[in-house]
Amino acid sequence: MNKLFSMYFWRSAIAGIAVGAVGIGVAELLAGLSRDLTSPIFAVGDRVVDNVPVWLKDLAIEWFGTNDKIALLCGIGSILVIYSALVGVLAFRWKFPVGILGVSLFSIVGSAAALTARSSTQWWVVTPSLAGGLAAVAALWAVYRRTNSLLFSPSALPTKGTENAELTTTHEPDVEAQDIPVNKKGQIQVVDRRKFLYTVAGLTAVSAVAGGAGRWLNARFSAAKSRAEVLLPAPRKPLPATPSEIEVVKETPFFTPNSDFYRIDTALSVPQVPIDTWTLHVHGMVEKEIEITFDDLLNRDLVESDITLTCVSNVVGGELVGTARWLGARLDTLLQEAGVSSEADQIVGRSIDGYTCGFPTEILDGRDALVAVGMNGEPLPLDHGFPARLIVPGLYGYISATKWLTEIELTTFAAFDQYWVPRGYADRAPIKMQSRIDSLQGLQRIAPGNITIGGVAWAQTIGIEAVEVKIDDSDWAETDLAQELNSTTWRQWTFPWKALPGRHTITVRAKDRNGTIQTDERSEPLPNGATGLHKIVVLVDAS
Ligand SMILES: Nc1nc2c(c(=O)[nH]1)N[C@H]1C(S)=C(S)[C@@H](COP(=O)(O)O)O[C@H]1N2
Ligand SMILES: [Mo]
Repeated sequence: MNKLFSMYFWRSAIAGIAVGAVGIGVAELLAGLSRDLTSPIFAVGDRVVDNVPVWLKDLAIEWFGTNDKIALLCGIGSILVIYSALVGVLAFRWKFPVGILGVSLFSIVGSAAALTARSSTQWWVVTPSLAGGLAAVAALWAVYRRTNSLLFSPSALPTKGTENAELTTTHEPDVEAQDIPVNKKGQIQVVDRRKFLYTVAGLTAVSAVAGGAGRWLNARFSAAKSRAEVLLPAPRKPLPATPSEIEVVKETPFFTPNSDFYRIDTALSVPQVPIDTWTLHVHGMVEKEIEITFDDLLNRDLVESDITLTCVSNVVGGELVGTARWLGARLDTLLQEAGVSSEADQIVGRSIDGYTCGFPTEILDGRDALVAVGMNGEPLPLDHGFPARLIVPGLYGYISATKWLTEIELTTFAAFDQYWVPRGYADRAPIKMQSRIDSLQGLQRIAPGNITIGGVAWAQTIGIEAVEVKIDDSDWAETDLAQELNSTTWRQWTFPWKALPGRHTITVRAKDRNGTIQTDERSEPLPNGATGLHKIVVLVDAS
């Protein structure tokens, strides 16, 4: 075992990493050949996303926020580097066939991940992983041949005197006096350092060229150009100009700019859906199936609606909430045309990547549920579901807001579980009333004196009637409410406060138009949304 760690340990590890890079690069190249192929890194990543326990997902969102995907990809990358190094060491320091086994395992895992993708798949989705595996085996073999296998194999190393050599490898003399490797015929073999470096450099170049070409090929599937060419029609009845009085908290724009709008989804790589490849298929428990193109959709009467979207993973005081002016076709009229069976009780929205959400047919009570194509005056950003998505006022995003929408299926709750239901989330999930303090951060130091505290509160489809603030243990005090835009958006509030030196706790709660007061009972996002009051401590300096 010691020999594994003797002088060629690092070289073997580096060679292993170069071999792994070739595999990934070639897989990437193959993935660039078709829209339907994904690289093993993304295929494996997608399976991780689908199978992580919910607590870990919530932890990732808490730690990395909406960078959770980058964190996952970095994690997979690091594991691959370590795995490749290990394969290199085992192949070159122990038994070469073990290396082939290691590469095959990589290939099998990648293939299995591709075959079990959420959206239906063909057998040939395994080609990137297979080609990558074959390329990696070839690379492994090339290293073995070029840098002289016998030098790597411990069986060729003299057994005497290697202990000392192991400790003196920092300068890496190519031949240690006590560690002269010989081949089977007893001839002295020397691995030329230069040859080793050339081999590694060669493999790295192959990997970079293949990977770069793959990325380049893949870029032609981008939907960015298609999006840039979309001209959204004006709504039939444009909304009146919004009164400026709805916005009174300078920290929080009433309409969240698209670039700041939170993004939450299970898509590790953003689905690319150019409009000429897009159709919407309405089917299931309907009298008449409907299939429409993007042009058909734009030719429908489009309506505008201001709606605050909220994520079920949003914790009390959290940022996974945003308001936009959506433009889209009404879902109720579309479904009327299809003729929904009276037995159907669930409307399922299916994304091109296989994600599904589902919500009760009974929520189509006249509210502005939309097949949306526009967000704040632009076509939907790619991240937010271009070219079309669902938006339903009053429902958490996970059960309602399918992005990259391609199918609407009428079914029953008994017959179908949407994506998050087997993962422990509720199948019905109206948004819970919440209120948030935005003008101050927890543990912020502020100067004493008169300040204005402000924030937002939401109770979509019911509307906010009042927001109250409590300073330390005083009584609840009414805040000044900004003008209400409509009952499906949040409402801003402000509260004048004379901050006296010391440590103060500020708590906020809302009351909806039904007279219900926001509960102070704390509950986690799982299974149907967090409750509890946003409470922060601020430190007011001595005067
Ligand atoms: N295709 C797809 N649509 C999806 C999701 C997803 O993972 N995949 N996530 C949903 C969730 S959990 C939320 S909260 C909203 C978020 O929409 P946004 O990213 O545009 O803010 O999208 C919903 N639509
Ligand atoms: Mo969500």
